[in-house]
Amino acid sequence: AVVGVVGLGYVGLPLAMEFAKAGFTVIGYDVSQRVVDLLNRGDSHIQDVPAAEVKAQVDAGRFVASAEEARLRECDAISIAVPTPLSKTRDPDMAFVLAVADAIQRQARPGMVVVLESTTYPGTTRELLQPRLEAAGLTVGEDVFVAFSPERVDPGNAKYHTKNTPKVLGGITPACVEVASRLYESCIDTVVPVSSPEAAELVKLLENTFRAVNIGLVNEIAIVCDKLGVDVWEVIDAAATKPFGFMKFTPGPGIGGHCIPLDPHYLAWKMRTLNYKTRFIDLASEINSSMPDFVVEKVAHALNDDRKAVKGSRVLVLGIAYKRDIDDMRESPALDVMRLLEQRGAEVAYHDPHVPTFREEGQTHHGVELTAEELRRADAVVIVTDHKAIDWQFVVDHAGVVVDTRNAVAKLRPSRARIVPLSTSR
Ligand code: SAJ
Repeated sequence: AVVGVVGLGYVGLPLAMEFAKAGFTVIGYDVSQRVVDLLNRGDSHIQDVPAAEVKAQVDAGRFVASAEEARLRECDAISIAVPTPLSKTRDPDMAFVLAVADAIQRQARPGMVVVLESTTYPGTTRELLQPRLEAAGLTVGEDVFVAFSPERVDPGNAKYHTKNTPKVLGGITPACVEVASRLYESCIDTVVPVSSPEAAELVKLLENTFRAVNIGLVNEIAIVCDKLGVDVWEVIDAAATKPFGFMKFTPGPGIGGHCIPLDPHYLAWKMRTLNYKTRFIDLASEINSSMPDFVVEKVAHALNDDRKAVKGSRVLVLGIAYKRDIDDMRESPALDVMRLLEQRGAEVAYHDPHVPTFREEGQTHHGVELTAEELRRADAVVIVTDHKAIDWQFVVDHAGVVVDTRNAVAKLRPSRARIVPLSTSR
């Protein structure tokens, strides 16, 4: 049988490899000719997929990439893993999904299984895919089978991969669940069927909203501790000794990444169209989005304690990726911290061993080397992302004042630098 995977990114490519390893002939469809050519050469652009794995499947004739939509007509099944970004107004931008849905309407034929994987608002599968397949003269549940199955790919996770992470799947009809589950069971260890695509769409949003809301909670606890003069890290570490019913989250400079800051907005947006205003989601988002400002206030106070103004001071930001030990900048709160400091007139430099340069709004920014000179010339250093690759003892041995938003240096040998923690305990 032939399986089509639409969208060959950090979700689609690993999935395509799993279908190929299970013995299917896989047609990977992507609009980027560069990606298509690179994959057909047996190379890989995805960190978690070794080029050797792509080459093996290409050489075995089990995987081919194409930018030609007509190739979808050859597929018995199609999995869709295209981006669902938010627009500037934080509303779901469904352009990629709609483009694929239109292509499938043109290429669909009887017997096809279509599974949407892209994270999206509840109702998408039924509202965007089903009508297009019916417009192609197909009856969902009889001629064609339609389901939603959320991706749970965690880039860089050494333990959990596409094959060994349980896969939830909800179909438009029982027959859709049955057929789509059988397809996925051929290459994924555990498939968890649910009764509708809306249930499956909501499972994904619950998983990541759960994280966003709990991060918002501990960020508010950090603000509370700061006002009470209590060390928030001590409070959280001690709370985490509760052996049941507590789950540890850590406060920080805000949330970044391609899921956690975005997924809750799909749910908030959909509920607003049904005249229901979500509250937890909106509050957590408000608190998480306010953390960069909270951090910049701490930097301002630290400078003021040295009788300096933010304006004209040089601030060195350490770690700008959205979380530790990776190079991904998407939605990174470091971008907000640096922008806010610049708006207040600071001269901002950054150092991140994983992000030597990055482009933002058409400009290329370059990091500085982490030298004693750079640390000494900074009026304040602020730790935004606590990469293991940074020598934190070296930082506190040479910096003047360090605002530590990640509890990265609290346990180091006391040294030259004055440390300002996220919540200042008196
Ligand atoms: N963050 C905190 N405090 C925390 C946890 C995270 O401030 O306690 C911040 C991080 O610094 C980052 C953002 O939140 O800026 C998101 O961090 P994350 O650990 O949730 O990492 P992500 O964005 O890579 O989330 C992914 C998600 N995986 C999928 O969507 C399939 C998430 O569901 C996983 O739980 C998470 O990886 C993980 O555990 O690694």
